[in-house]
Amino acid sequence: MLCTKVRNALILALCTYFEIALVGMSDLKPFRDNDDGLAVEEAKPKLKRPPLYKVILLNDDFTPMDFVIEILMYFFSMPLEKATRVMLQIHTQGVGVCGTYSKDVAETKVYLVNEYSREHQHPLLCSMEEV
Ligand code: TYC
Repeated sequence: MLCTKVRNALILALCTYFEIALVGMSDLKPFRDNDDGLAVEEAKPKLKRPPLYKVILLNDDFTPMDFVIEILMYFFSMPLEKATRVMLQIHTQGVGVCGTYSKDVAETKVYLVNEYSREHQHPLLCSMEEV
């Protein structure tokens, strides 16, 4: 139908003309409607949650247990009982999770814990893994 074609030509011309104003709707994609005219359909939003990272501590034979507990309390806000449990879990199983954070926060914690351990001449290793 002519009316639909004229209308669609008008929509396209307006979209082209106002390209900048329509940036937020740039996902509109064309499809054919029933009367063979061109129409637009809104695409599904392509939003994904940002990835999370586990900050982990590795066991070693030299770092004192008290120092690991101190790290878990100070950098990961654990109460004494939980910090003790997590430290013993790392001691027996080789690795343990201190917490889960966004990438920036995880990177900062890894950096601060490793710096602090080095300053105190302990070989304790802190690292991160995507969840
Ligand atoms: N294995 C250490 C010891 O026996 C204690 C320790 C626990 C070290 C956890 C590191 O991430 C660690 N002193």
